[in-house]
Amino acid sequence: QQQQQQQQRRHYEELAHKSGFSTEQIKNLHKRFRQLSGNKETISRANLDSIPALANNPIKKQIIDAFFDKRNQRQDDEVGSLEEIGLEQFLMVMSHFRPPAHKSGEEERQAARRQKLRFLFNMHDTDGDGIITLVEYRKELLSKSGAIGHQAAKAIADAAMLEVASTNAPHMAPDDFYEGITFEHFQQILKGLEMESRMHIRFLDVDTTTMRCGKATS
Ligand SMILES: [Ca+2]
Repeated sequence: QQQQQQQQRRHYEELAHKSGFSTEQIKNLHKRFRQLSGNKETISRANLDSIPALANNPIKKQIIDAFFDKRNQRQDDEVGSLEEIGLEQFLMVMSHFRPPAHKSGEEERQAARRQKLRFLFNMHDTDGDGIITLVEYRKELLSKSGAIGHQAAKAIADAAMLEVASTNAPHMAPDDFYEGITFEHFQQILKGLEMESRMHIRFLDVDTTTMRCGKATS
């Protein structure tokens, strides 16, 4: 048993190195992983689909997709979707929300922020071509339009996109075609938002500021 524990510890240390989490955080996240997977080696879409906390989330589909999105594995920018994810892949996705270390410098903070924005951007850029188009944005609004109705959702999407277009591409000639939001635009749009403290994801009952599961105890 001692040998097993040692093996576990080494495994956690390796994962800590890859993901940037502490071994303590990994222990917590591994616990959550086991809950989500039903004590299996991998998590499937069906596992996440049945999380009660996600049931009424308007962007449930996008959240689940993000977990299986290859772009969020940090290895390359390969576009595509995984069928299932193991613990390491789960950690890599969660690491986008890792709180910056207390002593991290400005450069590190900027990099962390960029990473989170990229994650959000990818959630909207569903085909992975680097641009959030009106069509993608419409589709997203339509998928959660239930109460407001499709026509209204479509109108909202168009109006929002137009506003983005006018504030981000003010020097366009009238005949220029507005393709959509690039990552650079996206960063501009969200410039004022303080991500570090606000961007929590509570959908897995994991408080991302501490990476602890369940209700905050502090
Ligand atoms: Ca796109």
